[in-house]
Amino acid sequence: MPRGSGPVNFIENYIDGEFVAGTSPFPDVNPADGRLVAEVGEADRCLVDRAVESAGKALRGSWSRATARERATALRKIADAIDRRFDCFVAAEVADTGKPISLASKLDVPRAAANFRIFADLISTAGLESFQTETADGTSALNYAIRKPLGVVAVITPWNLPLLLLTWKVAPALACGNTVVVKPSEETPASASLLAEVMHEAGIPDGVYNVVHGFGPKSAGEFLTQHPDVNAVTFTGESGTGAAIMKTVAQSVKPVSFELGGKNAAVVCADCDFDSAIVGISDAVFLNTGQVCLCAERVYVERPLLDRFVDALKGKAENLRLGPPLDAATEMGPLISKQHREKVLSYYRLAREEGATVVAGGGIPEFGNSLDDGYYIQPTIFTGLPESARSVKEEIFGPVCHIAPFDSDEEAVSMANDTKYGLAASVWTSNLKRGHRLAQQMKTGITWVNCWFLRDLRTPFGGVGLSGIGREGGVHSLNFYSELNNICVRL
Ligand code: NAD
Ligand code: 6OH
Repeated sequence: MPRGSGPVNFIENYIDGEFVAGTSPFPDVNPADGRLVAEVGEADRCLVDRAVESAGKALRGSWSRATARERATALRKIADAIDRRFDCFVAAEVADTGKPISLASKLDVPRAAANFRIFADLISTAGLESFQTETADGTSALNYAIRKPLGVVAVITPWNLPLLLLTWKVAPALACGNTVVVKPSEETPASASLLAEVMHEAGIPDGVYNVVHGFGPKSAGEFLTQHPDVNAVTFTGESGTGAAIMKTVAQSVKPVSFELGGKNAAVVCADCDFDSAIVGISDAVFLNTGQVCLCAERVYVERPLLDRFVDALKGKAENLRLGPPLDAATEMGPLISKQHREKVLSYYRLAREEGATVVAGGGIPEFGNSLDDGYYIQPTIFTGLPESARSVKEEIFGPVCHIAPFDSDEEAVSMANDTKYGLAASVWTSNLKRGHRLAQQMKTGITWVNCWFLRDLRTPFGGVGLSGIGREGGVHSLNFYSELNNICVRL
């Protein structure tokens, strides 16, 4: 494999406050040019055992005695340390994912710091549930619930927004007094190890935050979920992986939180604000090369607007600036890997076989330079497919959508909801009453009206059906990452 121009780094595991090399190294590749950016030390079962043991030991140490206020202070220090290392985190995310530097600087890294700040605020201000209960003998009892940590939490995350999605789970887990063993995606290992340095700088006790690197089956991911001393598993990734993890943890009945795949719909009404809908849908389809779980791959447009909408989105797709991630003007980077590009291209082929009209893209762009060794793909729009087509039903996770017309709100709702997934939807209309009505009928965890990916970190996040189990976000995260213990006192 060709090497990058700089020295090749070695990315290590982090266990009990120490960096540990791991066993067999595997490559960390920059998807923008296929070059090696680092070698990563895979954790074998023995290292995973050590990580879980270290997290268990830390649960009995000073971390368990820290008050909520002290944990909140620690979280704010972590956020400040991320801010101080902003450029390092941006560089790590860009090299691992190939995403444009503008996106990593605007979204991934600031939001990672925000995750620690928001959960510091929430744990400092969250109240406790209490009820005064009337008893049959005319006296009463006071019930109140206290929060206790779950224990050792396994955090398993994907490659699309590596640091953002990791911190979205680590921050509330630590806020609630847990310790964690994180297993970032094998495609994007760097930022989790960099966060270990930040944890050290912020004075987080050894063993509270541990990192193991590796793959899923027969590797660190599976070893972690199989471990009897892991008390809960929080996972973001594909629905099939969620099912495999659920099977593994079923024996020991561990709490799980699953944020899984999607095949999200956007419903564009003829009365929408056309220009802002085009900008919004273009983001919803192409942001991060379509690799955001919330991206829309099905766009339903009210028939009178269809031709104008298809033309305008085609214009957006064809004018997106694909280029080197470190160029500030680049708007779209590559897909994450050669293998993922093969998968997305196989859906481009399938859509054609299923009878699609290719409105834009459909293949691989040519640059005439080293980017041709990367995993770039054209932003793509299809029309003309029946709703039953596999390419309309299955998650592709690339910069692609199918656009279909609708003639009534009932038809739009029925097509949008005709999926086994149910993560997110968006509705575009100038008629707010219609917007509320449509939004409330979506079978999803999250629905936007006249916007997309406008997320307040305090709001519930999660999906229905194949898109997941449970809700995280705000107090919902606090509820997942803690055991509520109800205490009833006769008065
Ligand atoms: P993936 O499921 O392949 O991998 C996710 C993580 O799970 C990786 O760290 C991987 O090593 C690990 N893993 C794989 N098999 C495992 C096993 N058997 N046991 C334990 N760990 C295992 O997902 P991906 O390809 O990294 O990410 C893309 C997918 O994630 C898409 O389906 C996307 O929709 C989904 N996603 C969902 C959300 C959400 O919030 N709902 C957010 C981002 C991504
Ligand atoms: C899924 O790929 C991304 C989810 C991100 C958020 O929900 C967020 O608010 O940052």
